[in-house]
Amino acid sequence: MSEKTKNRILVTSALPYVNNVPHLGNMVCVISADVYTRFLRLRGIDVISVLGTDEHGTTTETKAIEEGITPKQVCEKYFKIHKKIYDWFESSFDCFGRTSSRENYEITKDIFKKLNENKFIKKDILTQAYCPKCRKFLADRFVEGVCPKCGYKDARGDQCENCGALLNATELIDAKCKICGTKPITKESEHLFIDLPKLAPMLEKWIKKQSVKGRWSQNAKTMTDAWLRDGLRPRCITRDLKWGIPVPLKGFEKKVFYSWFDAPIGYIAITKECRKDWKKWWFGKDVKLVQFMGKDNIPFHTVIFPASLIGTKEDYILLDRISSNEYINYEGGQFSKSRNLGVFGDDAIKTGIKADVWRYYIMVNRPEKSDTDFSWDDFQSKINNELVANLGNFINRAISFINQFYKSEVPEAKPDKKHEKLTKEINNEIKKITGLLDDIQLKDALKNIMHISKIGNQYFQETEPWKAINENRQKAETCLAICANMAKDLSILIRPYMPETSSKICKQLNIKELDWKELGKLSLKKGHKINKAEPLFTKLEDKDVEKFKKLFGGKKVEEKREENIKDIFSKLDLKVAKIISVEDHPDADKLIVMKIDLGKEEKQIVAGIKENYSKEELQDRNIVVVTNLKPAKLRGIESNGMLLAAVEEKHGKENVKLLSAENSSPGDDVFIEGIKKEPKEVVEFNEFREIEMRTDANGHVLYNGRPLKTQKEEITVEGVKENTLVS
Ligand code: B3M
Ligand code: ZN
Repeated sequence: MSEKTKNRILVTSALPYVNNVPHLGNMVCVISADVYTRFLRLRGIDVISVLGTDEHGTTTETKAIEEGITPKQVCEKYFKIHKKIYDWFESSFDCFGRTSSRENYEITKDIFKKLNENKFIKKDILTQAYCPKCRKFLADRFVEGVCPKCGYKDARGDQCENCGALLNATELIDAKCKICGTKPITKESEHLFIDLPKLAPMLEKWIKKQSVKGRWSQNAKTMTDAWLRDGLRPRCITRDLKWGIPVPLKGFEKKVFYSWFDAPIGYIAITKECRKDWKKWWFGKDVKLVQFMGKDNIPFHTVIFPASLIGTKEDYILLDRISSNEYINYEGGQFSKSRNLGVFGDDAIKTGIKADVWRYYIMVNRPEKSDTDFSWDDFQSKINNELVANLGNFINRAISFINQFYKSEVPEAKPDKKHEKLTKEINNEIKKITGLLDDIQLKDALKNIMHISKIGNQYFQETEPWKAINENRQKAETCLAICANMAKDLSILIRPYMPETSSKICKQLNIKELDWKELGKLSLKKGHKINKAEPLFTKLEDKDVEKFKKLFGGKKVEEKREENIKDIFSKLDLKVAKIISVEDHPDADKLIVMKIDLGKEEKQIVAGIKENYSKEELQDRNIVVVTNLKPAKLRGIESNGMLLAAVEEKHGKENVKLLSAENSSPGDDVFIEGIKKEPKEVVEFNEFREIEMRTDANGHVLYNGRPLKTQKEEITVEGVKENTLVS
């Protein structure tokens, strides 16, 4: 038997709910499954991967109500969005489908019928909330009311957001239907349950064996054990909803299956949707099922789905290995589409940053054992330091050197002791990486791949081919030949993670895309003609990072912004100044030149207020001045500070009003309570501009909600509307 038929692997990635746009956190699972699948393909293993959208259930119905369309329309709309995003991220699933397909209806009904025939289905009566006006049973989250535990007013029927208590909708005080506000009644309804206690002996036996054999991740073991330890109870698999797969049993025609019953069956149905040979995969004795998911999906894949399959008494394959990731947070908080926090799939596309770069970041930050955080600063530093400065740099150096000094022909390698050591080191790395990938430790594998590139850079740096080419040609040639072959190795190693980049390297090296077997070989021989070097990655500039931070928000970003501003504010030196003299600027119509008294010193400032104030009005006034702003020349005359004024638009003109401090003395400090003044020598105008001060209804000037003041009074400004910007 060839290796191909011995080792078949079926990879699935949890089917994302169709009711939203996936964000970077959701992409972890999809990209992980894709990286693993691509790796298996490169090793010549017969593998297919399955992904699709989870379309039934309350989440879709809620979205439909929100958007004023039907659940089916929700699915049509979001299915396209999901598909487009996964395609853009280069996810190469062999089968992509949906749980609302004809195939899923068929297979779900079939599995249910077999479970029923085999006596693993029970009936029981449930008391549920029912809205007499909407005439429907209300899922727990469709009921709102007062929490019986803590008294919180707007608790949801499934959980109180305030105290965290898990609730039943029927327990809420003063409950209301979330859709229409009517008080729900309780009504009994008969439901169907999968008899997990009856299936428990078979299930437990299988779990015990498989969790060891399949090297299940720690979180998967712990959670599954907890389910078994607490005792398995019959689990309701039907719902009083319209959107779902109808239950094919007399008396239950008006009900549909619970979406968690039909969603995992969707893996099978999607395979059938896409492949004629689907049975070979789902009933094949030689097939290993490897499933990727987020940690909250674990028990559905280790207990409930296997129970559904075991209960059919057919030869379905069961979960072999599980990779259950933790979560990626966004800038220290949660992703939220409604609050415009975080990078969602469609945003990532719009940034102009390549899919490969996102894939790299998500994988190198993969939340394998604990949650990780997406932050723009970290993203930037990983792109610039790892992709650009390490990997991109190494490949580029090697190729352009051969372009330049060897007419694009790989020179001959004559390895000596040093090179043997290097080759050994690299081969060890390759072995290690292969092992890690086999073990689905995708993050560590990637880090080790980047390590090879680092070794390459060091080797290049130490060998100094730019010198050796004149002093010891053979040394230079060996170095370049080895580096070209390392570039070839890297093109293979990174292909599961960054397929487009890998193709680019192959193109530059003028080789076809090679598979795993070619690793570590010196297959680029003397005389092999390569193409021109081209940069693989571009640096992410500070200004772009700033732009993205503003665009995508985030708790940390906001906090940091505020901190920065506070920081700048404390660096300002604001003082009361008395105007001692006023003169016209000799070369500008709108400017005046003033001498001001700052108590201990006098200064000259230039200001554009000639159209707003007469000389008499200005003479002897107490105004507020930034004294440590970087001096500037305005039309040839030096200005050593800037006065503060509120500026609004009025009838198409600028209405400018000076801040005043008539009861204070020249040189008095102007400050905000709570912000310690630590003036810098000079503040740049750009820094100053970050500070937003505005007037309130009483003519005070607020910064961060607090008034600008001196020891004697609050600063005032008259004759402008509330909320006018002060600058
Ligand atoms: N849709 C939950 C989720 O997206 C659910 C997974 C189904 S896998 C069959 O987290
Ligand atoms: Zn109602």
